Parts: sequence; structure tokens; C-alpha cells
Amino acid sequence: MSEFHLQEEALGKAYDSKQMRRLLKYLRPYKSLVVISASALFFGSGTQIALIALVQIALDDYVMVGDLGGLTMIAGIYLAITIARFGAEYLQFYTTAKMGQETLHDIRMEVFAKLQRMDSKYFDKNPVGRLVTRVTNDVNTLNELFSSGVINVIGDIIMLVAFVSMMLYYDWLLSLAVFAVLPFLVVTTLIFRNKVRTVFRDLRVTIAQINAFVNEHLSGIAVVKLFAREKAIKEKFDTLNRRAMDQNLKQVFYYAVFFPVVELIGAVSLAALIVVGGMQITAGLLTFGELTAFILLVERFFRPIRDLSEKYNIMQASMASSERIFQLLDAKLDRAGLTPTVTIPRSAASSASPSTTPALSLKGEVEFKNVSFAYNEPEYVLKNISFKANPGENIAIVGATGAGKTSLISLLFRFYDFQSGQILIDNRDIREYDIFSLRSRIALAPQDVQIFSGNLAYNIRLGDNSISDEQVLAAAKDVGLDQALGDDFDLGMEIQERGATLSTGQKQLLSFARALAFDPDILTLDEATSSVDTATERLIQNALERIMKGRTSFVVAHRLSTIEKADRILVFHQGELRETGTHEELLAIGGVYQKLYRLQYQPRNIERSARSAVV
Ligand code: TTP
Ligand code: MG
Repeated sequence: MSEFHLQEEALGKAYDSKQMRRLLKYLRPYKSLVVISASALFFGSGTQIALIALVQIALDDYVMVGDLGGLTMIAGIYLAITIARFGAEYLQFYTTAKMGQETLHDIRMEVFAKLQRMDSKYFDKNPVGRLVTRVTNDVNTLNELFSSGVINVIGDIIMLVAFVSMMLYYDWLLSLAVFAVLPFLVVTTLIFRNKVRTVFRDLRVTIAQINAFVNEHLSGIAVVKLFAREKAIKEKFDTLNRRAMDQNLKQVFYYAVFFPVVELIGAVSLAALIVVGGMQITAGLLTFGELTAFILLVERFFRPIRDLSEKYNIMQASMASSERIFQLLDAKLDRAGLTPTVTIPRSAASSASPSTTPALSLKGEVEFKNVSFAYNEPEYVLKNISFKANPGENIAIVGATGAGKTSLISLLFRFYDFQSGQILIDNRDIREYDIFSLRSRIALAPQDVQIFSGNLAYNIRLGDNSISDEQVLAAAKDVGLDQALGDDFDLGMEIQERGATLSTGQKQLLSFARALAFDPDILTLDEATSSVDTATERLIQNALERIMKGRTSFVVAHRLSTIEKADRILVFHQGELRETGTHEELLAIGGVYQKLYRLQYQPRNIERSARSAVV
């Protein structure tokens, strides 16, 4: 059974006081709503009791005596109380819903904010589908707790107590007749709860599986189509879907049995009531009005009991959800929150003029000192790496696939912390820098360009409004995005999620523009391995040259032209830095680089390597 399976399956207790206290903290900002809602609930419950008492008074003191004038007055009071009850119920319904939605909003924000602060390792371990479930399903379950659970459970209990006291007040013998059926009710409820809990848990697992399945197979729809797997995958989905349906029906079945059984028990107790009540009336121990009121009470008496058993499910689900949410909220934070910080103020980008020199920036000297790194120890993907890049130097990083090039780059950004060694930027350990300002001075154009739905300008500045339209436009033109997009080029042009409207080359240029827009001190590029047409190739070449000028830059290079122009080439092989030098120097050595060059970079082989890269 997968970890995912287990996690979604966990359905623990229906009540955990520590967790409940923590949940209730979310209600704190909405104290006035809680007070209004609770008062309305009390008031509403009071009216219910009052109405029943009124019926008893009307029957005994007016109908039986034949006082019709007084009866009109009672009817008037009845109407007034009913209207008040309507008002109270409206108020209670509205305020609880508002309270629920407000807390829901707060929790969702908190969960999302927390997710944003998680480090790369966390996302490596937790599938996106599951995290989406945290933000949507789990938070929604809590909504049920807040909007229909907490306060109503209290309300149900109050009503039960009130009804029981009133029944005892009217006639204790009759009350005993009613309570005699309670054991049956309790047993039925327990059986029902057990059955439903099992089905409910199974259903949750199935739904989580359906979510994950849909997520995976829609994200990978191209592969599904490519291999014509639609039919088989549809069948697999059908199995899951059918399972969910069966489980749902099973749940419905239990409900369909449970409710009528409760009704039946109620009917039996009513019958007993009429017999015993009739005898009591004949004996002069009970009035007709009191018996009527009693019958009304008994009817209402079973309702909160039934509701409570339903609320049990809500409570249980929300305890499980809140446990998962709290687990996420309590997860260890990105080192950003933990490290001592030396703040590098951002360059004066907000002053709009691109010519302004940054207030404080990095010179761009980068040094790796015996850096070793493993995603999972002891599988080291970088072994004892040492080199130094001078400010403004353009460095190409080459190596076969899996050599550790992307990993090396990600260390600079502290996406991961390495196990040993030191990385220095401007002679200072990168762990001493404030992580956010560090990242704001180093740009990355990654191997896979992530596109967000929105227009071109949004995709370049990524919502950073301190980058002006002029800067965005300048960056776009500087990398030749205007030429690549031709007549379509416009900062307002809409770009679809996953970049369906852009070609690979255009996406690359866009990512360059993104990197350039905030005028970084150090630039890193992870060239895409896929090939583009010669015109775009030339655009990319020119763009690369322009954006690397005057900055320390690291380019994971797959293009011979990029490599040849670099000041220095670092050759990686199986996690080790094997060779360092210029193109000519390295060819002369006749080592790893020469082999790589022969296999991949030599002009006549480009076509072939490009094709293999795509596959
Ligand atoms: P990379 O650093 O991704 O290798 P690369 O960038 O040189 O390869 P390519 O040219 O194909 O882009 O991977 C080095 C090793 O690290 C590899 O064995 C896979 C492993 N790895 C992880 O375990 N987790 C990760 O998140 C990444 C990126 C790599
Ligand atoms: Mg890579």
C-alpha cells in the first residue's frame, strides 16, 4: 500500500481536544460572529420550547374551557414567537456560514503561504496532487466543521437537555416509556456509525486515487495519446470510478436503512406513549394538552439524536483533515526562516530607470570549495567540487546527462543544502545571505521553462510590479523576443498555462527575458537540450551573448557555439569536476571533453544528437 494511500486513509478519533483547541483559535478573529450565532441559536432553541409550552397552555387553559377570545391571543403570541424564531434561524444560519467561510479563507491562505515557503526537498517528496488535496479538500472538510459542526453540536446537546427536562416535568412515567426505547436507538446508531465509517474511509481513499489518477493522466495526456493508451487508461479509470460509485451507494444504503429504523423506533415509542398517556389521562394524572405537548417533544427529541450521529462523521473527517493540515503547517520551514541573514538590498529597480546603478549589489565572484552533495545520502551526485569564477567571467558547464550540472546550479540558489564544503559569493558563505535577497540577485533560466497563465508582461515580471513596463519591454527586446514572436509580439498577449501557445525557442527567449528583467548580478542558464530552427538558434545565440555581458554567468551548455565562446569550460563527469579550461585547451588534453565533443558537439553530429535529445 502506498504512503499516499495510507495517509488518505487515516481516520482517527472524532474528537481530539488539543486539535480542537487549535482549530477554535481560527475563530478568534470572528468572536462577534460566534457570539451572535450562539445567541441566535439559544434564542431559537428557546422559541421551540416556548411554542410547545404554548400549545399545551392553549389546549388545557383555553380550548378545554371554551375561552375562544383568549385562544386568539395565544394564536397571536404563537405567531409572534414563530416570526422571532424565523429571524433567529436566519441570523444563526447566516452568521455561521460567514464564520465558516472566513475561517476557511484564513486557513487556505495559511496553507498556501506555507507551501510557498517549503524547500525543494519537500516538493520532491510530496506529489503535487496530494498538496492540492490539502489546499482544497481538507480545508473544505474543515468548513463543514465550522459552518455546521461546532455550534450545532452544542445546540443539539442543549436541545436534548431541554427536551428531556421538559418531558420529565410533564410526566416522569411517560418519560420513562420514551426512554425505554433509547437503548434500541443507541445500538442502531452504533451499528450504523461503524458501517458508515468503514465505507466512508474507503470512499475517501478511492476519491484520492481518482484525483491522483486524473491529475497524472491529464498532465501526461500527450504521452497517453502518443501511445494510443486511451482505451486501456479509460478502463482503468472506469474501475476506480465504479468503485467510488459502489462505495457511495453502499453508504446511501446504510443511510436508507438507518433513517427509517430510527423513524420506526420513534413510531413504536409514540404508540407506547398514546397507550400509557391515555391511561394517565383517564386516571386524571395528565391533561390532554400535556400529552399533546409531550408527543410534540418526543418527535423533536429524536431529531438531535439523529443529527448528532451524522455530525460524528463530520467531526471525524475534520479531525483527520485538520491533522493533515497541521502536519503541513508544522513542517520544518525553508532554511530562509532559520539562517542568520545579511541582507542585500535589491537593486534600485523600482526607480524605473534602467541606468540607475544598484544601491548595493554583488560583484559576482563565485567560489566552490570542496562541495559535496547528495539528494539522498550516500548517493553523492556532486563530489568534492572546487572552482572559482571571477566577476564577469562566462563559464560553460558541460557533461553527459546525469553528470550533475543542474544539481550544481541549484546549489547556488540554495534550493538544496549540500552536505559538505562551502560556496562563497563575494567571499561570503552563501548561507550567511538572506535567502530572498540572494535569489533576487541571481537569475536562473532553467532547463524546463515554466509558463504561467497570464499575459506576456506578467510572465516576464512574474507579478513583480517594481519592474516597470519599460523594463519589461526592454528585456523582451534585448533577448529578441519581439523578433521571435513577429507580429504577435505584444506585452499584453495572452499566454496559456504550460505555454501551449509558445514554441520551445520562444519559451527559452522568454525565460532569458525573465532573467534579464530584474538585472541580476549573476546569471545561470540551463540550456534546453531540444534543438530549434536556425533562425531561432541565432536569436538565442545573440540573446545569450547580450545577457551574459558584464555578468558572472554559468551556462549549462549544449550548443557548441555557447561553449566555444565561454571564458572557461568546466567538464563534469559522474558528479566530479574532471577538466577545466578553454575549448582549445581541453581538446588538446584529449580527455572527457574531447570524447564529449566527438560524440555530441562536433558540427556534423549536431543533427543526430539533437534528435536523440528529443527522444
Ligand atoms: P542532474 O544534476 O539533473 O544532471 P544533469 O543536469 O547533468 O543532466 P542533464 O544533462 O540530463 O540535464 O542529475 C544528477 C543526478 O542527480 C542524477 O543521477 C539524478 C539525480 N537527481 C535527483 O536525485 N534529484 C533531482 O531532483 C535531480 C535534479 C537530480
Ligand atoms: Mg540538467
